[in-house]
Amino acid sequence: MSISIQEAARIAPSNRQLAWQETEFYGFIHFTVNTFTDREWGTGEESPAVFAPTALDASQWVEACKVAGMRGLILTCKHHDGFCLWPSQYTEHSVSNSPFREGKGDLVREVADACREAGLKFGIYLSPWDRHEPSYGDSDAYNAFFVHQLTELLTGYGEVFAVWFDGACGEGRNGKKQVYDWDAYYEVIRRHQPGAVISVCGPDVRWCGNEAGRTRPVEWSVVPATLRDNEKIQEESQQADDPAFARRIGTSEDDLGSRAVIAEAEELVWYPAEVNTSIRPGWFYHEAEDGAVKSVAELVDLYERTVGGNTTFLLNLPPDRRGLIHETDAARLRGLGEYLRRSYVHDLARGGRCEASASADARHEAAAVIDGQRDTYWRAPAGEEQAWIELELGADQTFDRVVLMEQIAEGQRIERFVLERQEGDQWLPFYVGRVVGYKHICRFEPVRAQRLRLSIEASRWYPTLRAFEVYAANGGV
Ligand code: FUL
Repeated sequence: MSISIQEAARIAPSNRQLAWQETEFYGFIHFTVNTFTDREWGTGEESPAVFAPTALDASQWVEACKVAGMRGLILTCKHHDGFCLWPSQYTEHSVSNSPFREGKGDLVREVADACREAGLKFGIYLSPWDRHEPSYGDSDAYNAFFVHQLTELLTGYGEVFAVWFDGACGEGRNGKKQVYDWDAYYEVIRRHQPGAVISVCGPDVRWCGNEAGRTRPVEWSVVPATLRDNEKIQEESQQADDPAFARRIGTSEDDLGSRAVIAEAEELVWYPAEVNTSIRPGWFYHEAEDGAVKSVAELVDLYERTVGGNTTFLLNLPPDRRGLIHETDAARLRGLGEYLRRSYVHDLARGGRCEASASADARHEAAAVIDGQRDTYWRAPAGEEQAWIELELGADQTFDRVVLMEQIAEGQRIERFVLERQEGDQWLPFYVGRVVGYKHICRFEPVRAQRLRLSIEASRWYPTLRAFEVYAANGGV
């Protein structure tokens, strides 16, 4: 039996997925022995003695994230080389045997504390693939070891908003075969951190399908349940020839949620996408890449396509050998933050008037989309798949961005829409879009108008809208 459109429209996020989605933009920190050996994937044989940052300051990392407009940070507590940034009781391969803070340091604690102090959420990356740990490949023993390490991280550092499980494994055909006990890992996370999402090799957040910052023009959060198949993700990652730039496929298809896909699916789930990419070509710091840091314009474009394309944006910032975010990277992040503060603060729709083709009831009138409140929203009557909302700005205004948000707590519904402006008694289209989801940032050449209209031409069952915001980004960067 195929799934009906009404059923697809009803699929909604969990509370932890909702809270994660609101985080929108957060940092990724890749830092380990690789930073000092100039590699992307460590061998596991590095001596902890190489881990010797000279001026490490976690609050500088957090500050760089904050000025960029980020709301959280995920730290690689252990990458594929197995070196632990905290003094794990279950291995010698950690900061405890390094020169860092004379072996008394705990970098996970320093970062978690700096995040908390600055009001940023804190998340952990713990690589399942471990090239150092001798029990890796002896499945039960390694699973027990992994659960112990996970427990240390989940219980020792306060609230965690995300646990990021990488599917990468470069063992190849003749390498060690480790069968991960994902259920045991998930159980311990749910028990200790029920608010945390489990990302990539996990049920809550979907890898977008590439590491280059590519986005889909149409990104659905309601997708076939088969996309959560970890074994497939691992199998695909085994095929990577170049470990430094491993690419996984499978989740990379363009269409993951259209009506055609739904018609074929046996089960649908709320499994929203996260885009992860690095500010530099590599995930770890390499001096040779100092000249290849993404420009402010590139970062702005990425931000608007990701956060404004119904995904979240996880941007990697690799600290250098001093243990600092390099000056160039910090300057680019500041530039991005300045752009965002300049462009998305003065909403021209606030104080305007709004009218809809129809509303479900008195609690869901059109005015809710311009009141700046996140918990109020407009809802069309059930069964009305087409609808419009008109916005009267009060005076002629020039703008080049419109931000639309659905009330995703009710599901993702909008399939096609047009933005039009009124000129005389005519409505002239200036932007055509497909899905909205959590947030859609419409970008277009400056338009001058006093009245504009959002025409929803197709939706699932009935559309909702939480925000209709109008901005002048002033030609961008
Ligand atoms: C990949 C890893 O192999 C990279 O080193 C990096 O951690 C990236 C985020 O995920 O699968």
